[in-house]
Order: sequence, then structure tokens, then C-alpha cells
Amino acid sequence: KSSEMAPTPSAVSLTLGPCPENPPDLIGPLLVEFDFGRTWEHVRKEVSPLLQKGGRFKPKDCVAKQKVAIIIPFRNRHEHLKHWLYYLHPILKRQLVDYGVYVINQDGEGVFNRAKLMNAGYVEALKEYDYDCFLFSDVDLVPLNDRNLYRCFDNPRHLAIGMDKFNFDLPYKTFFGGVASLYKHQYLKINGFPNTYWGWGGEDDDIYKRIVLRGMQVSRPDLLTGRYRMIKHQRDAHNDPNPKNPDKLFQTHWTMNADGINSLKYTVKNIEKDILYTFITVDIGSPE
Ligand code: UDH
Repeated sequence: KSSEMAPTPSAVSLTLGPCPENPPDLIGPLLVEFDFGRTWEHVRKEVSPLLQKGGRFKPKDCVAKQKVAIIIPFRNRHEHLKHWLYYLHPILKRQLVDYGVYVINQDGEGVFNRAKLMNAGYVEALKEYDYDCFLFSDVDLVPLNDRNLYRCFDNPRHLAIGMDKFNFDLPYKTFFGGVASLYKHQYLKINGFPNTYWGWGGEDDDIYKRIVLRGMQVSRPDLLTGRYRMIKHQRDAHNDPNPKNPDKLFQTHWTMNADGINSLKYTVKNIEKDILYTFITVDIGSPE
């Protein structure tokens, strides 16, 4: 009798319920060690299962509430990327998010521009999927607690509040560096991020100001949940502190209207789809 037959696979997927608010497989505090004997081969073998090409994942037994694009500003940090992928993919799978990992690689040897790369990542990720949440992460930061959820909240979220290099505490109250998430509508409300902070420093404070100037607050996990380990490194070439950047922060209230996602210009040089990530090389130009 056909009416008693088992439902077809497509019928099953139609009846999947929403993913639980508190993912059941979370562990809490994690052991994180940057073992320099770790090879790409090992990482690939460990974390590739269940991933789709381009570093994409979807929970198979429930429907995730958010579609999260994870954007990593990048140049010449492959060693760090290897560790980041090794730790983050398993955490993100346990957190039951529908996500994709986008490594936004700055082309050439010009001055680095972290915030502009993140803007380019926002645009490129949206070309691929209907993401509603954008999570921006430095390549050298790994959370020490998987209850620090990589998703979006009622207010823009700062996740990397307790880095080991700052003694697991906020270095200052308005700090917004390292890892942060914004819903698409929150990101658009602040006109995205500034494109004009070349070299090191200031862009994260500019983003914080944009959020407050648009009437939002910053959401954070508690200090124990928000612990991070940073991979120790020397300052990169072409990313020296730019003495012009701090002064720009006095102007954010008016520069933010014309400097952001509405003024972003860059060109895509290459897109590589690995199983672990989507690697997008962009030419973002140089300071005016
Ligand atoms: N980034 C790159 N390549 C670069 C520069 C920056 O990938 O050449 C990205 C990467 O995601 C990095 C992020 O931008 O995590 C932030 O840059 P950063 O790590 O240089 O900034 P941070 O404040 O360190 O973490 C500043 C230099 C500290 C030197 C300390 C020497 N003891």
C-alpha cells in the first residue's frame, strides 16, 4: 500500500525542523595548541568530511536560522590559515550554522588594508549565496570556548574580547578588534566599513564609532566565553602603523556617509575553490 511507504528523501528534507537554539554538541572550554608539526594533509583529512567545496557547510538534520559568511582578511599567512581551519571548521559544525569561509587575499605588495578587504568579502560572499550574517575574523585568532557563537545578534557583536596577548581581558572598553559579526542590515546601516585606513591601526575603532553613531550598541559574550588564543607573529611587511589613521577617527561622523560599501572599488583577480575555503584574490588599489 503506497500510503504506508517510507517518505522519500525529499519529503524528509521538507519536514526538517529548525536547529536548536542551544546546539547540543558544544563542549565549552577547548584545548588549543598551534602545533607546528601539523600538516595541510592532516588538516584536510581531519576537517574535510561533511564540507562542500568552497568551505561550505549546512547542518544535515535541521535548518539553521542564519546563513553566515565568514570573511578573513588575508595576505601571506598560510601557516595561520591552516591552524584557523583546523580549529574553526569543527567548532562551526558543532554550532550548527549554515556557513561558508571566504579568505580575501590582497593582491600585490602594496600597503595592507584590512577593512577594505572585509568590504570586498561582504560583496563577494553575497554573489554566491543569500547570506544574512557576516562574521569577520583575523586569520590568527582561535576561540578557546565553542559556546562563543559564530553568528549574529540583536546588536553588532564583538567576539574576541579576551585575547591571551591582552591577558584575557579587553584592552580598552570600546575595543572592536579581531573577530566581529553583523547582520546584513546592521552592516548596511553603518555603510559597511571604511576603505581609507591603509596600514595598521584605527579601522576597528572607526567601525565601533559607526555602530554607536547609528544608534546601535555592541553585544559581547562574557569574558570567560570570549577567550581567544592568537598565533604569535612578527609585524608583517607593508602593514606598519599608519600615523594618519588615529586622526581620522575624529571625522568618522561625517566620513562614514561617503566612505564605505557605497564607495567600494576593487577588482577580482582570481577565485579558488578549495574544500576548506573559498580563496578570493582582489586588487584593492593603493592610498590616494
Ligand atoms: N593580515 C594578513 N597579512 C598581512 C597583514 C594582516 O593576513 O600582511 C590580516 C590577518 O588576518 C591578521 C589581520 O590582518 O590577523 C590583522 O593584522 P595583524 O595581525 O598584523 O594585527 P595585530 O594587531 O598585530 O594582530 C600587529 C603586529 C604585532 C607585532 C607584534 C610583534 N611582537
